[in-house]
Amino acid sequence: MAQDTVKIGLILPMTGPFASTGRQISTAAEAYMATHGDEVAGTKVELILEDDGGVPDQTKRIAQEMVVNEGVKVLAGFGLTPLAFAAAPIATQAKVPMVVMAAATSSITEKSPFITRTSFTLPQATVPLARWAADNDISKVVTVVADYAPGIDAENAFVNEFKNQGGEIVESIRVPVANPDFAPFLQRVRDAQPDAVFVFVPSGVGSAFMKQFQDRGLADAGIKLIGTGDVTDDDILNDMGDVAKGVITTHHYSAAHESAENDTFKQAFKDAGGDRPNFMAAGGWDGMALIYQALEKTGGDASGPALMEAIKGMEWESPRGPVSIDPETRDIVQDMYYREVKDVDGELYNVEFGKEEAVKDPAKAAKN
Ligand code: VNL
Repeated sequence: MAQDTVKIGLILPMTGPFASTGRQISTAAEAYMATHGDEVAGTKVELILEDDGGVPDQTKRIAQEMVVNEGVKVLAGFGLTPLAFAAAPIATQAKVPMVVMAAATSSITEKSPFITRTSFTLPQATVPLARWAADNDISKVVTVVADYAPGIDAENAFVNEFKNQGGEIVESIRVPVANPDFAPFLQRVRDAQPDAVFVFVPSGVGSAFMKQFQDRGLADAGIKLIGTGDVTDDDILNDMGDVAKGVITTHHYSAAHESAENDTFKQAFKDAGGDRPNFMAAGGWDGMALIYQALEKTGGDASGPALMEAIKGMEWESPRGPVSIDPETRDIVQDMYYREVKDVDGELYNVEFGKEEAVKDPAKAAKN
């Protein structure tokens, strides 16, 4: 019976500069369905994947088309913040849940009561790192962030927390989002001679950053590199070479995280045609887990308000560790890990060495 099929519309950048994010998330979503089947609470689930090319107008048009013409009950994906912002009004108008699997600006979940998130927020990843830096002999920092909403979130979170801890910010630099030339910026950083550079660049851009960090001689000048885990993304980390070794990051997912859930996830990801899953893939897998569990809880009722009630307070064991959905903000609560890039059996990994548990988005905690 056709009316018993719940369609999930997965909108991702499958082409363009952020195609790696689309590939990671779509592979993980397919892997989740291959592992858990395509039936929940007696209802068939169907995944419809569409490419927005990373263009906000396309995301919005596709979301509209999916809910109006294709009867999609849940919108998911959203590889970058501007794409999530563009689709938010559709979720509100159509009362269709929107599961953000990637985009990580704090305010996204405030753009519609139908938005929830299974990725992370930049302040959530950044505040623990600012504390770690202050506690570990780093007193002067230059921040370098991609010049758009999540970068501004990261810069604000780092600068505020690091200053609260008594640290000094020498300079805050913002670089273009896609295909930036880091050389002139890194030359400025070198001249400023800080103890460390804090960096946020979106997934996929880390390789270019690391290469120029090396070429400009920052590591040789004794300047440490710290950042959110986006810069040492598992998708590209292993190809970065020695320059990545010793880089300290904070993030919610590492392919090196040791747990039975992560082993299952990594195997399913491989079986679905992927290589090493990154944090984007974890967001995709968990987004599907959240949708499945919500449908389970409503007994297959896929109406937007019923699903949104079901997701509030949901808790589960993710490949990253224990997670839950904050019933007040609909944002994800999760452990934030301290990690160091190390060689493990000839491959580079983000090796966890500590964590802050059950971290809520600090930017929202400050407002509430
Ligand atoms: C965003 C945040 C995108 C973190 C990312 O990679 C990322 C975003 C594409 O909110 O736009 O690593």
